[in-house]
Amino acid sequence: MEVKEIKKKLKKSLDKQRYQHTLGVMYTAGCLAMANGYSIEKAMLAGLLHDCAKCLSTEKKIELCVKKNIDITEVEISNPGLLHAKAGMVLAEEEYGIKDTQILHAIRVHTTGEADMGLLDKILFVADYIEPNRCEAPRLEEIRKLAFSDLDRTVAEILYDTINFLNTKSGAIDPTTQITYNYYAKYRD
Ligand code: DGI
Ligand code: FE
Ligand code: FE
Ligand code: FE
Repeated sequence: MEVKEIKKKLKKSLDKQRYQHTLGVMYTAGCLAMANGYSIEKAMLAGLLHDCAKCLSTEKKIELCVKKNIDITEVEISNPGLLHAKAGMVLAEEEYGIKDTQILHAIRVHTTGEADMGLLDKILFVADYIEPNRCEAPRLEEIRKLAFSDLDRTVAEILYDTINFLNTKSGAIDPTTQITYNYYAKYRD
């Protein structure tokens, strides 16, 4: 599927704000690819599609995961919003014709991250958090600047703030999010 066609389809499946966010992540991922010697085209495509399942019903997200035998964890059942990452991977492949395994994997882990991520995984994880339309996170200015000099440390700082945020919200922390933080914590001072 051509990028133009993907955009048209996404615009219909997402609400206006989510589509704007998606374009922000696409361009930001492209910039981070430039700064890290990764394929700009692939990073932009991952950014464009990363939230493609965000606006689906919980039932539909579960259905997509079940179809591909993807494990659904307890935390995902109690916080079904988390499922848009795994379901997004399935949808990107089936509905948008993405075959590139690095892109599909980056979409799969974009919300919780995972230990020892690949370069595209980290680019997408960071771009999602710092794209220009985001405004709610603390330390955004600092983290945006850091993103272009130390990607691993940026991943660590984002997870640190996310876990703090979830603790104040009494939101259940996905074990994967904690495992990801534990792995990347070494990159903080
Ligand atoms: O889909 P986006 O909003 O663009 O971004 P995202 O896929 O990174 O999801 C961010 C949301 O997910 C944010 O509200 C925090 C939440 N989140 C991230 N890690 C966890 C989590 N929620 C729970 N319950 N547990 C987690 O470990
Ligand atoms: Fe997301
Ligand atoms: Fe994120
Ligand atoms: Fe996102």
